[in-house]
Amino acid sequence: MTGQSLYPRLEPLLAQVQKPIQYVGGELNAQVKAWDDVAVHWALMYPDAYEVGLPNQGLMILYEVLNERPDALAERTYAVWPDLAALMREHGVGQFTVDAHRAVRDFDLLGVSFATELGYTNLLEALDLAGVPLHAVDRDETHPVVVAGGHAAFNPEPVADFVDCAVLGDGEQVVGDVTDVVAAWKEQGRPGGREELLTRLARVDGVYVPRFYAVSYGPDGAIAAVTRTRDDVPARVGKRTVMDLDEWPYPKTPLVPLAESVHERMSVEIFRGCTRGCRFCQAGMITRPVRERTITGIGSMVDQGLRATGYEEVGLLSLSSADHSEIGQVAKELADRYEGTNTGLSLPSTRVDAFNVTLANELSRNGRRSGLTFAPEGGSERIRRVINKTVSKEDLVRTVTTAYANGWQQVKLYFMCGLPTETDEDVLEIADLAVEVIRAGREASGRRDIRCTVSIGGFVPKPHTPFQWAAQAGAETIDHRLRVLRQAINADRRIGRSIGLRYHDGKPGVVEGLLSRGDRRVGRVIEGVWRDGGRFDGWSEHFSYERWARVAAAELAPYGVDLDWFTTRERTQDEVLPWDHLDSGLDKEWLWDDWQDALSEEEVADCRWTPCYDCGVCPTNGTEIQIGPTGRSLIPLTVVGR
Ligand code: B12
Ligand code: SF4
Repeated sequence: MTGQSLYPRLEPLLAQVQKPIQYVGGELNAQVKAWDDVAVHWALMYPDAYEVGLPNQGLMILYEVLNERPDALAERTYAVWPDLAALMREHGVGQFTVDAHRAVRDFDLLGVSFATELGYTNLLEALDLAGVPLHAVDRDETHPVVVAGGHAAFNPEPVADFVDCAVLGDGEQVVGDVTDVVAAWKEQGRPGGREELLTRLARVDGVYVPRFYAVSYGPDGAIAAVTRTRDDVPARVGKRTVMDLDEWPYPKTPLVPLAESVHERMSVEIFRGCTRGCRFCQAGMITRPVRERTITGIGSMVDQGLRATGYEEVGLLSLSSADHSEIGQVAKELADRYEGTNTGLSLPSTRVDAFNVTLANELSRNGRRSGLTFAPEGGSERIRRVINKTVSKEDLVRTVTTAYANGWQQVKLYFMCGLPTETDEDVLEIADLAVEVIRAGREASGRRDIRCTVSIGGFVPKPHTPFQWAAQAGAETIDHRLRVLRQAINADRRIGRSIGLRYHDGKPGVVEGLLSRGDRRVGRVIEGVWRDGGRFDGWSEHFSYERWARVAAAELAPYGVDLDWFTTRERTQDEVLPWDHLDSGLDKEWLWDDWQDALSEEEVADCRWTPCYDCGVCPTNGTEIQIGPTGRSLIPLTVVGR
């Protein structure tokens, strides 16, 4: 019988593993529905550990949207750590959901959220543990349909052999469409088997079924063409866009983790999309256009979410939260509403040019002035022009100094290293900037205990961005620049003591680069790495560069390409990119022109406030920028616990 709980067999194993609580489920707001009451069963996977996966906003939304449907149920599954995986294999216990501990193998669909490419080996491990064939072509109609979603699904080619479908864009509506297709096919007695089901799915807007597209390669190793193998599937697959966020106020009842997790606060997404045009930012490019939630929509989500969870902190999330057209009013009215309670508000990292002290003061009215995060991303003004994140050094220092003068003691600055055209000098300017920030900050605040943390990571070029053609900097370059930066920061101990430096070495970025801009040939590398024991590649204690490099060399050699070919090679304008048949709405010509503008250090404005510059998204998708002001305001609530 399908849908049975594996818990009686799993429970004895939990006593023998680390952090067993992450596998038991039953969190506040978790849902368990009767298996036989519904037509369609979804297992939703975040392919990383529970502590990273549980707070993921995207999956939490889909879980709730699906469970609200009377004809469907959704349960969650996460990557299990190697200690439990070994015991599961030994005792024949399959990959399970944490909600009702049902076997993933029993579900109609396995939806996997790829926010990062580093989860690919964890998908293979989960499929293997579940007893589902790794290769989509080896599955029959008794196996779940494996559906990839999330930002990395905009280039699913490296995992094309392992997934049945990939969904592009916002998931709220498309999961309903997929459910309808599966329900109808089952109701009709599964006509035509798995092939027919996949054909029907391929006709759903935003759903890409890789097996219906053939890839050929030229003598230089580059793709010659990607062609559909049947004419009843689209030649190019477009993305889905939810236009009215107020109609989709999810999650309404956010999950509250049982075990420690990376993010222990409630989150309300205040808008989706970003048109600032930072050239490195895939999230900004593929989620266009900007769609704001209204102030009243935000207010009711905050209220309902707090009641449903008992959290005392609300993060107002988006890709660039201070850019919401009514952010000042949102912050003030929420702070008024929760004045005198323990409820605190926060924004994720703030653009330097969008920061203002009034806003920051409102946000911290009920809470501590713990820390502020800014993301200038590039060390020099020149490189900031290249990446289109223009802010002058003076403005940066002034903004951070204002924060210190207003009582903040800790400021975090995020940077990237290895950006196109970057030299050692660009990176060394980060040290100058940090020193200047501390010097000016001490003067303005009259205190010596202020601190600034510089967090720096290697840049990885991503599909559907103007930098998709760029040569990625090699690990040695990144490591060298990080070394000179560290030396420069430590040069003056009196100031260097107040500056913290956080960085990772360049090697994981190379693997991320391979997986981000890879094509179907990279699937063999992923499989080889997994077979060699590769798991949890986002975790430094599990990640092995040596393994990836070795397997990549062996698996790619027959094709005449290698790791460098995929990473440090600059692409030409006429090269067919592996994701060209997947349409994020961005016009390839526009992306190329923007890449050329980057090389000549020319900036582009934000179409939220300036006229459309024809990136292509709105006309392609029939969408438009959706911003306030709405002219509405929040009605005060009677707050419990005042
Ligand atoms: C913006 C962002 C943030 C913002 C806001 C987060 C937010 N809005 O949820 C802030 C700054 C707060 C943040 C914080 C953190 N983040 Co963050 N964040 C992101 C980023 C860039 C976008 C996430 C986003 O927009 N979410 C909004 C939701 C609604 O969209 P979504 O998840 O894409 O899901 C939608 C669709 O994609 C689709 N979809 C998604 N999955 C699926 C699956 C199927 C089957 C289907 C059909 C559709 C579908 O449907 C969803 C609804 O429309 C991602 C990178 C990325 N590429 O996704 C990293 C990312 C998720 N963050 C990451 C990390 C590490 C963190 C932090 C832990 C950092 C820290 N140390 O504090 C915290 C944890 C916060 C948390 N809630 O988990 C990592 C996760 C790494 C991992 N191992 O998985 C990522 C992948 C970045 C990276 N490459 O390192 N983050
Ligand atoms: S099409 Fe125009 S308005 Fe729409 S996101 Fe692109 S530049 Fe902005």
